[in-house]
Formats: sequence, structure tokens, C-alpha cells
Amino acid sequence: MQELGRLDDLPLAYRESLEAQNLVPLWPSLRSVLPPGTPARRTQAVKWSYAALRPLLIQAGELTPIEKAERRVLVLSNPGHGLEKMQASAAIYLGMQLLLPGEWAPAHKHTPNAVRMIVEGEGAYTTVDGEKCPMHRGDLILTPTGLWHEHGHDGEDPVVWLDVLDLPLVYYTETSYATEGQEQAVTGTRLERNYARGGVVPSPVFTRGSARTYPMLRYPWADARSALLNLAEAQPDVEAVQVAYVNPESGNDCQNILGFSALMLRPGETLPLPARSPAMVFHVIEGGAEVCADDKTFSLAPADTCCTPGYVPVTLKNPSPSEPAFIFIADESPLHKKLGVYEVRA
Ligand code: 1HN
Repeated sequence: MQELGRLDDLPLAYRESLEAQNLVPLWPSLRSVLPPGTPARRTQAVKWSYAALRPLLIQAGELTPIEKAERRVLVLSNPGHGLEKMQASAAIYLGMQLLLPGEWAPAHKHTPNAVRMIVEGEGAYTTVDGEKCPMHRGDLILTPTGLWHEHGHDGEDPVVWLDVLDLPLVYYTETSYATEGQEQAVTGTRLERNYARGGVVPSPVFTRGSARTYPMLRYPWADARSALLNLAEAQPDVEAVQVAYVNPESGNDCQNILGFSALMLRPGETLPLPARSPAMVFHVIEGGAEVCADDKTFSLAPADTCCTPGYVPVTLKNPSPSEPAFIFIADESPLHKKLGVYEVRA
């Protein structure tokens, strides 16, 4: 590949004349913005241990009252992007949020999309667009762009969940902002039961159907888990025992920018994933997993989280000879597909 001219090949006076007119020569930077073959990536493969971060999160509960935090979160930040950027990958933000008994995280709405994966504790709920969503371990609750949401806790023990947002992308596009609001009137609960039987949805024929752009906001872990067990049993030679969290009325990804799925690794299973353009996040709901990517191997225990960059193969392994492992996955596939840059490499 032809080596291109550098900035300091140019006379100083010429460079100063360019700068005075807000002009920049392309050729010294061309190879770095368009590297040959594979993109440059800041995203590193990183693991966050729940056992190691939990005491610090509990300590945050002692140090900072909810009124002074609004959302009491420790951000899982990828050092490859710089910790202060609060990015797990180019498009993914991850945070562990703590809500203590009796606490209230007030209503707001914002342009970034969020989901919550409940990690521990009982008795908390989040109200999204008037729907009161109880939180139990492994449940996935959506907070899509523009919907009001607030969190409360009627239980006795700390509740922790993993927040996954597309904040880095929305912020980068200069479209990230929030609006504060009043406590919502609850208009429904457990509306996901409308979609609990596959192939049967509320009929739009005699009614106006669901007026909601996001008809399903809560994906109970009990349902996703039994779907995985059913899939493994009904189709024993299926390559990956994986279910996608989708909009049950359209069958499309449940949110616009990030994609979410749950994966079961059978006892002892090794699952090689081809190199694909999106970065991924793996969070263990039950059991244990080894994640190999980018010359690193992470051993994940329940509630541990790791991320992997795009364009590298990833190998997942369940080290247990007797128990299945259940993993929540978030990735940037919907974004890459919409942008037309999605790739799978053989
Ligand atoms: C947010 O609204 C929540 O509502 C959590 O719980 C984390 C991180 C960045 C921006 C908004 C929440 C967030 C957030």
C-alpha cells in the first residue's frame, strides 16, 4: 500500500494558512480513518466481576443518598475508550444500579434507549409508560426512547440491576437529552402476559389493537428460561440454544439500536462464534462461562459481565459437566444492520 504524505512534510506557513481557514489536508489522516481490511477499535475485551464490584456499589449506597444521585450507578467503563467516556463499546453503555428499600428514583424520559437486566433482590419495580413492571432476577425490562420511567422499592434488601443503554451513540450524534417529570399514574401491569402464548397476539381486527410502539416492556426470565430449555429439548441438534428478545407484534428487534438475546450453553458445551462487526456484552444469569476473545480468556461466575470488540471470533464455553449456563447477550447488530455495515466473517 502506497505510503502517503505526512503533515510535517508540508511547509509550516502552508499549514498555518490552512488552519486559518479551518482547512485540513486529508492525505496525512486517510490511512487512519480508513485502515486496510479491519477497522481500528478502541473497544477492548474487558471483564467486570460482580463479587468485586458489589461491595463498592453497596458502599455507594452509604456514601450517596438517592436524592444526591437520582440514579445510583457504577458505570462499567472500557479502559480502551478512556474510563471517563463511560463506554463499554462504541455504542454500548453499561452500569450497575443500586436501589435500597424505600428509595425512589424519580420519573424522567430521555432519547437514549435503555434496558435493565435484574441482577439481585426482590421487591423493586420500575414503571415505564404507565406500566408497573415488577423486577425479579433475570427479567429484562425495556425503557425505549421517549418513555417515562421511574423506579421504586417496597422490599427489604438491596436491589441491583444492569443498565444497558445506547447512550454513547446517541450522545455522539448530539441527540442525547432528558426531561424530568411527575410520578406516573399506573395504568397497567404485566401486560407481557398478552404475548405469553407464541403465535397468539391481541387482535387488531375489532379493536384498534395495541397503540403502543413498544407493546412488550417486560420479558420475564421464567419465560425466556423455559423457552431455552424447550428449544434444547425439542431440537437437540440446534447449533445455538438462543432466543432473541423481539417485539412480539412485528417480530423485529425489541429496540432500534441494540439487540438482546438469551443463550443457554448445554453442560460442557463449547460454542464458537464467528467474527462479526458488532461488539458484544455477555452477562451470566445462571451457571458459569468461559469467554475467549482477542487473546483473552475470562472466567465468568453468576452476575459477572464482559464485553468483546467486533471483528474478532469469540468462543463461549460452559465448564460445568452437569449444569447448563444461561447468558444474557447485548450487541450492536440492529445498529450495524440499519447502517448497512453489518458483517460476519467466515
Ligand atoms: C437512566 O435514565 C437510568 O433511568 C439509568 O435508571 C442509567 C445512564 C445514563 C443515562 C440515563 C435509569 C442511565 C440513565
